[in-house]
Amino acid sequence: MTNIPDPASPVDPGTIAQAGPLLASLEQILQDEHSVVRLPDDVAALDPADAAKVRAVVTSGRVGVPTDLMAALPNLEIVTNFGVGYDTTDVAQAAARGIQVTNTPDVLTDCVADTALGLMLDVFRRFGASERFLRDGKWESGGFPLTRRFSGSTVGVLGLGRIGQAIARRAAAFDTTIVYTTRRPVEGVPWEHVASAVELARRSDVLVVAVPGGPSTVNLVDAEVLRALGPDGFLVNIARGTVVDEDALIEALEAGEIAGAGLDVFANEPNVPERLIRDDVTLLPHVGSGTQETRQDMRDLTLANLRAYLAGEQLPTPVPETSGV
Ligand code: NAP
Ligand code: 8YV
Repeated sequence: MTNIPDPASPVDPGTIAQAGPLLASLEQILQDEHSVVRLPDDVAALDPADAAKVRAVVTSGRVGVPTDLMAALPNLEIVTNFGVGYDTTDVAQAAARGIQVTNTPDVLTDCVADTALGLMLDVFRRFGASERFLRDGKWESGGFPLTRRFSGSTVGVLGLGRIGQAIARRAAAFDTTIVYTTRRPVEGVPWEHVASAVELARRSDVLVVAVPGGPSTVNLVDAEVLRALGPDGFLVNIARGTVVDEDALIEALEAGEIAGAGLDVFANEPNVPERLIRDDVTLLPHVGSGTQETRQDMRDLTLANLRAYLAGEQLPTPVPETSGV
């Protein structure tokens, strides 16, 4: 581990570790307030004596504390995750060992929902493609092909949690019809619950994925769901790449079985399959929460969780699996 010495630290050196890169200002505060150690990317390079000192790990959804790293940290007490999604952290092991995990819900909901709306508008109206058309000097040879109307369409929301509901509220302002799927119907919302992802896709002009990643949602959007979406239907994914069977998506696009896709997330980031880089696919490099304001809010909530843990206070935003909720 790389020691970043800070003699003013209020906690013992070596007790707080960082896994993976973090927002620069978060890294700076962690250095200023604590004696932070940076864990090696390769768990095999972790010295067992160093590992035994680690009580807290600060990480991001991109890296997390996976099974092997958690197993190598025998005295770990808390994982504070920068991000609402924590599918890269082994929460089952954490729960079994009494390790707490925190995340950053709510503060990013608006920006991620804004991103979903941007992707939806782009796949229907093809603003990005038409801008490329103009920049490439093609306008003089004729107008851009007609696109599809988003207003008044049917939007299927797969996962109607914090972000899914924010997407639905925004889409409803475009006079769309909202339908959704969750394992349990959500009380108090004005939208129709449908029984399955296949049924949802069949009903939708655009299927928006907003479920968490992790083992229970791997390939939830598979070839059958894509076939149900049909040749006029679009897929938008702002959740996790693992939720969509990427090979099935490529095959559906190449066969014209769906109309197009808008993707902020991929199965193996930052690697994007060459075959997905197509004109009918809008591709974003996982920027859903990527505004200065939201990333600062995420940083502050990450720190609030860490500080609460260090002070022995109630954690602001523990994840349900490790908080007994
Ligand atoms: P949330 O409030 O926990 O909502 C998750 C929703 O998914 C709930 O409605 C849940 O309802 C539903 N769900 C879970 N498993 C399901 C399944 N198998 N089938 C159908 N519905 C299912 O989470 P959130 O705050 O909205 O965040 C959602 C996810 O967005 C995060 O976990 C993260 O992966 C992703 N995200 C991406 C970005 C980005 O930058 N692109 C940023 C933030 C978050 P039930 O439990 O009743 O099924
Ligand atoms: C972050 C995210 O970009 O919160 C999430 O789940 O996917 C994004 O907000 C990511 O967690 C940072 O690694």
